Amino acid sequence: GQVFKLKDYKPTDFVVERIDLTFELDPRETKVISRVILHRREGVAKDVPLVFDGDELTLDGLQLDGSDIDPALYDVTPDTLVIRGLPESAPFEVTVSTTISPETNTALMGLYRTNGVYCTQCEAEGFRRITYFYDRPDVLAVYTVTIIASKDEAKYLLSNGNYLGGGNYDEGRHFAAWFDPHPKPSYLFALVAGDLGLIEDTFTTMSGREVALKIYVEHGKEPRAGYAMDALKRSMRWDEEVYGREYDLDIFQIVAVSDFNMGAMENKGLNVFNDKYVLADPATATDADFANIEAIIAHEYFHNWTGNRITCRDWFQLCLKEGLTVYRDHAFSADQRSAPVKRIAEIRLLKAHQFPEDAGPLAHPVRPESYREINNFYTTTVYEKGSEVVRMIRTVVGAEDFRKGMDLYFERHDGDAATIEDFLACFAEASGRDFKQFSLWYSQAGTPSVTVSTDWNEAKKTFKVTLEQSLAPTPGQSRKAPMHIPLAYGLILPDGSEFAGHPTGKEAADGVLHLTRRRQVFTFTGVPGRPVLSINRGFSAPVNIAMEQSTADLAHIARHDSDGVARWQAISEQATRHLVEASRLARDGRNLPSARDLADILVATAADDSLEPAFRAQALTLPAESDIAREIGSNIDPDAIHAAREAVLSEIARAGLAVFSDLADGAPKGPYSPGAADAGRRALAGIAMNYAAIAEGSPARAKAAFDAADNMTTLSQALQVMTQNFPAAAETRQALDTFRTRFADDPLVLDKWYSLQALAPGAGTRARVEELLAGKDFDRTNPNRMRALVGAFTSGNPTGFNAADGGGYRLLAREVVDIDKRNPQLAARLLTAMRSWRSLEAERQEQARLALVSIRSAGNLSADVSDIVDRMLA
Ligand code: B3K
Ligand code: ZN
Repeated sequence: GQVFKLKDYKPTDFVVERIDLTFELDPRETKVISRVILHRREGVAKDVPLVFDGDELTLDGLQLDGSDIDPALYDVTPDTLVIRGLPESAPFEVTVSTTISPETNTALMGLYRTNGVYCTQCEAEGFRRITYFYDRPDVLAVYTVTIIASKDEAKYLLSNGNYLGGGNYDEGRHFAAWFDPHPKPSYLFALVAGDLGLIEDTFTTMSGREVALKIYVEHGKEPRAGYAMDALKRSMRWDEEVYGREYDLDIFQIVAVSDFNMGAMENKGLNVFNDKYVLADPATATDADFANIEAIIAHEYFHNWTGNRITCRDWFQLCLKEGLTVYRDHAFSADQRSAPVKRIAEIRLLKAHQFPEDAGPLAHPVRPESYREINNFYTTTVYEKGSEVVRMIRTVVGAEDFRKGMDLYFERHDGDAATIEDFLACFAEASGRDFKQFSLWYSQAGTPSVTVSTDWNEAKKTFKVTLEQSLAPTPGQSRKAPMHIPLAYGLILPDGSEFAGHPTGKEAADGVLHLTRRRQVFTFTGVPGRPVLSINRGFSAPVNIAMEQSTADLAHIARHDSDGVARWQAISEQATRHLVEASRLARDGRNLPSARDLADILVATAADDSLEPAFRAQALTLPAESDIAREIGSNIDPDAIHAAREAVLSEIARAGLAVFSDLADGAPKGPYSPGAADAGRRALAGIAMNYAAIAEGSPARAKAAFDAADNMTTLSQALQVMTQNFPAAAETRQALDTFRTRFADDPLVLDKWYSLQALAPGAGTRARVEELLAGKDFDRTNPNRMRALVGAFTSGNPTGFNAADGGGYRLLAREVVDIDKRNPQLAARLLTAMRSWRSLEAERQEQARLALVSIRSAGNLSADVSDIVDRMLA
């Protein structure tokens, strides 16, 4: 396939002024007429043709200023339209007619049908599946859209912008027209048409304008859309209060659909959502579902400024909108909930997903420099590491200059298709700092390591901190330059108080050690007693820290650090160390060390009522098997890790049974509220129930909780305790049957039923997954369902998926090749579950390799899957 390179960027030869689209909707024969007004860019020679993108299109007609174009003057294929002989300087109108088939569009890109609803997904390159156009983010145009459809089939006809008008058409059809005054790239175009349920509200902006808010869902699901509406209004207010950003149309609409390749899409004024991230009520959604809905509603809304008003010049700049918008939605959730608990969850996620990506064959910079298939770059590196980089900018310049830089960015680039250089220049200007070295965070892939050593001189009362950074080679990048790594820190004195002094040297007074060279020494003088260094507090930089720190020192941090996140980091470091050690011993068939010290800390934390319940729940959640694997790094034996972790869990459980048993009953009584405080209490009760059940060696407690549960959070916690620890017990089978019967008509809830079974540890789970896949009512075309079963099994079940006989890999390979025929994006995404295959022990590695090779040798692979498989095997 073709390779696209950042350095080849070139503006288009023609400038689009506006575009008028007319859709005559029909399941198999939708007629699209696109009228585009353009002019030749200044300086472009008159023999240069117009080249539009297409994808699987057929052209019905082509006109220039209303007259058919002579076939000798154009060339057309399913993926390009080239027109010669266009006017030299005057604007002209090109009319392009195409016919498309939404019903048979299984890739879920472009215009497709989901449950009878017409809907579009254009990012990144879906618009070219609708009509021939400049389908690239730097072509901004004003859109007018007219939709014609049968009234029976499509009650609502929606597109971007403000409603212009509508009415009856012919033969039982009606029409509606929309005008979006804000110039936008084609990837933000959207159309939805269908018979849907609706909830409505209004929002009054900071300048007093009233905005109509509408959320469309499947009929009957309206009562489940209320939380999303509430989250939307809070997001709109927050962006005004925190960034001074006001909404800019008369209407904001969200449509929830059940077949969607990702979470949601920020189309201007008309967001389309996976219904998983809209629909929630206490009986069907967990606390985590509510929190995800809040975060994603906010994320897509915040894109209105960071993404839509200011978009990306090209797809290499994807992190410009995504990293920044993730950063903004994180800050929003932190404000709505508990900031330290939110940060802990972010750190966990980053380490669980981004760090492995950065350490394997799919590693790429936050701003990639080349790609074969852009859909494969909507990654945790671009999104989550991209957000961490923005967070570091704030750490480096401080809160005040950060806001100044953002204001400047909004002011200077409103209406632009911008670059990372544009973005950084705003902070450089606001703060007077140079961002040249910092910008390496955008271009160098891989997770930096920082080795920390300390030296306490009792006689001189000096404390020396030596930092040394390194960055391993990643695909295409063998040598790396030192980066600017901002490490927040504190020195905790023997009495638990914090040393107030700063190291000698210039940039040292902000509580941050700025590591900019390969090796740097920071010296503190006048330190009254031997301090304990708390470094990378709050995870100020996304790096691996290597430091010899005693268990006693870690315990000192866990007890006294003024920063809650740092206290959790110290606890989690202790747990990780122990689990890594135990896994190594288990691998060698040796006896495991006692986990008594770790158990004491965790049980004491569990019982400490001065700590918020959500924090205690986080502390009690041991690093996952995949976290332990990542820490070990190579020659991974998932069974040894599982055995070691189970042994540690059970030692902790036995040590704390009394405490856990008590806490397991601590979920709030009375009516359910999705708020952070109650959710935290339920999280603590849930993890305590898990420990108590392990200590008791019986599913009875969980089964009782399952039978008594009056909300989905508790119900699914109880079921999870059973499926994880007692998969074969009669109680577990009974509970699974009850769950299935009760939610038979609710696909989103049934997804949980599939996932919980797929996650049950052990080599035996694969057979169950096969059985579920073969079920006659199993819908392979629904991405949520495939992710719930195949995605959960392959990316969330280390012992099941990595069974030594390679059966898990073969299952994935077979499914990927099959799904790829319909939905390449979904296939490629599922395949990334194998991205860490090279860190497995030799036998499994060979099985994994064979599975990857079998995919590669299957015929007719999409660009999406072949790009992933080629990089994984490279
Ligand atoms: N911008 C979309 C993602 C589109 C993915 C295209 N393959 C959702 C988001 O990040 O907000
Ligand atoms: Zn986004």
